[in-house]
Amino acid sequence: MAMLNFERKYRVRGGTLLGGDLFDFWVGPFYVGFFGVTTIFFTFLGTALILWGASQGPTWNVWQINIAPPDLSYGLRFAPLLEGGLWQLITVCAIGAFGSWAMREVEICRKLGMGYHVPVAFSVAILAYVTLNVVRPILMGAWGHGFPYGIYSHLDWVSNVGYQYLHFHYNPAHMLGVSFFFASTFALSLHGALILSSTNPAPGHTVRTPEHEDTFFRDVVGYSIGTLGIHRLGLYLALAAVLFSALCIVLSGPFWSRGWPEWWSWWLNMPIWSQWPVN
Ligand code: 07D
Ligand code: 07D
Repeated sequence: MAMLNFERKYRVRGGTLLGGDLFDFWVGPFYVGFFGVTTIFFTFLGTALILWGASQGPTWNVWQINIAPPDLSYGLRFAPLLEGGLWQLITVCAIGAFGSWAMREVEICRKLGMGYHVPVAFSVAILAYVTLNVVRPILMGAWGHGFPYGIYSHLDWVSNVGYQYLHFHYNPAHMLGVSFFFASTFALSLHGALILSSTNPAPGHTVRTPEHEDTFFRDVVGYSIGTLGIHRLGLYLALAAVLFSALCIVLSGPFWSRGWPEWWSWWLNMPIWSQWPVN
C-alpha cells in the first residue's frame, strides 16, 4: 500500500484522551489534538520567556545566553523573575511541553492501533530531565541545584557537579549509563550497516532478505538476534542508558555526598582480605 493510501485509511477520528472531537483534526500532515495545542502553548511561552530573559542579560551571543536557577539561599521557594524565577517558569513550560508532546504521541498511537513504545521511550528522556531539575533539587532542598538554561552554561554545570564528587567516572551508575550509551551506538551501527548492505546492493545485484542477514551474523558470531529482536535490543539498550543516567545523578547528592572513588572502599574493606596483614 502506497504511503498516501495508508495515511488516508488510518487518518481517522477518535482515540483522543482529552478534548473529544474539538481538536481532532490535521493541519497539513500534522495531527493537532488537545495536546498539540498545549504543546504549542508551552513551547511558545517557554521560548518567549527565554528570549525575554536573554534581552535582560549581558549578551545575545547564542552560545553564552544563560538563564540560571535561583541561588541556593532561596531553597524551594519562588524566586523573583530575574533571580531565578524565570528559570522556574521555564522549567514549568518545559515539563508542560515535553509532557504534552508525549501525550500527543499516545493519541496518535491510539488512532493507529499501535503499541505505546514510542511515548514510553520519550517519557524515559523526560524522566531524566525531571530527575535533573525537579527530583534532585527537591531531595537536596533547593532549586539552585538544577542545571541552568544555556548552551555553554549547562556544560559548566555538568563539569562542576562532576568535580564536586571528585571523579564522576567512579560513579557506578554513571559507568553503566556510559556503557549502555556506547552499546546502543554500537548496536545501531551494526544494524544500520547490515540493513544497508542487504537492501542497497551494488548496481546489478539483487536485494537480499533477512535470511541473508541472519546467516551473516550466524557465520560471524554464531547467533542472530533477528529482525524483531534487534529493535527490542536497541530499545532496551537506549532506555537502560537513560535510566542508569537518571539513577547516577539522583544518587549524587541525595544519597552519596562524598567523592565517588571513596564509594569503592567497600571492596577494599571486604572481610575476606581487609584483615590480612599489609606486608
Ligand atoms: C541529536 C536530537 C535533536 C536535539 C537537539 C537539541 C535545544 C536547546 C536552548 C539556547 C542528542 C536542541 C537544543 C532546543 C536550545 C537554548 C536555551 C539529540 C538529538 C539538536 N541538553 N549536553 C548539547 C540539551 C543536559 C551535555 C547540545 C537539552 C544535561 C553535554 C544541545 C537538555 C546534561 C553536551 C543540548 C540537555 C547535558 C551537551 C546537543 C534537556 C546531561 C555536549 C544535544 C532539556 C544529559 C553537547 C554545547 C544533542 C554540546 C550538548 C541540549 C540536558 C550534557 C544544546 C535540550 C544537563 C556534555 N545539549 N545536557 O545532540 O555541544 O542531543 O553542548 O535536558 O557536548 Mg545538553
Ligand atoms: C536529560 C535530555 C532530555 C531531553 C528531553 C527532550 C527539546 C526539543 C526540539 C530539536 C539524558 C528535550 C527536547 C528541547 C528540541 C527540536 C526541534 C537526557 C536528557 C526531555 N559522561 N555526567 C551523563 C559521559 C563525565 C556528569 C549522562 C561520558 C565527567 C554529570 C551520560 C563521559 C564528569 C552528569 C554521561 C562522561 C561527568 C553526567 C548524560 C566521558 C564531568 C549528569 C546522558 C566519555 C567532569 C548526566 C541524567 C543523559 C546524567 C551525565 C556520559 C564524563 C559528570 C551517561 C560518555 C567525568 C554531573 N554523563 N561526566 O543522561 O546522568 O541523557 O543525567 O568522559 O547529570 Mg557524564
